[in-house]
Amino acid sequence: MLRLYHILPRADHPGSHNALKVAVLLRELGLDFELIDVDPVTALRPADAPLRTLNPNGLTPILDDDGFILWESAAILQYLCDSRGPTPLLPIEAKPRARVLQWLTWEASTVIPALMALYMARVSGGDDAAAVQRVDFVLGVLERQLNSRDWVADNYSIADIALGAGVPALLSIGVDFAAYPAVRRWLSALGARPAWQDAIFLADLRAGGLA
Ligand SMILES: N[C@@H](CCC(=O)N[C@@H](CS)C(=O)NCC(=O)O)C(=O)O
Repeated sequence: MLRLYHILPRADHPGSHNALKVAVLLRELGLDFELIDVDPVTALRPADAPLRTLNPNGLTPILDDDGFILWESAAILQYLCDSRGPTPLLPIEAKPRARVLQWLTWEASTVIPALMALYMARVSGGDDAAAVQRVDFVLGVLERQLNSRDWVADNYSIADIALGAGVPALLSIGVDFAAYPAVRRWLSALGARPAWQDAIFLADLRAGGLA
């Protein structure tokens, strides 16, 4: 049995964008899974919180595959493709696979830190000009990549799933995507897929006036 520990949207939390990636992939692969909605305040944050025995970081997603516990969304996406594949969502051949992993790694190493820097600047009410510039740079890279293609790598892949879950969070913190038509077209294409009919993704699109 596959279990996904997730934070669904609630009054004090927008929901887990990282667990969203895993939920979308599970749906794309047509896998049955049990979704466990956890309250971060009690189940994750205290040093002795129960789920810290599964993930010492106190974060979601956590995957439980018949007792095999895995955390870090990018690792979970790769594991599900490798263990349930083969699937075009993560090619086996070295070069197309590396291209998918390049964009998957870029999401975690570059997009999320830029998003978090802007979020922190906005929350603290300080000068956010440097953070805005950093986000614009990142969105510019994505825009140029999507300008001449439908998906970030050669085909629809776990790179689109990771970026498609993470990037729209920028809409929820007030970033205007008007200057990024290819990114908007790509988000609409994701939103047309049954696997993406998800409250977190749709709330982000609505916040940006894209749905
Ligand atoms: N690098 C981790 C980040 C996980 C993460 O930041 N999870 C957030 C939700 S997106 C979380 O569980 N936060 C717990 C909380 O809000 O207390 C991953 O990709 O899985």
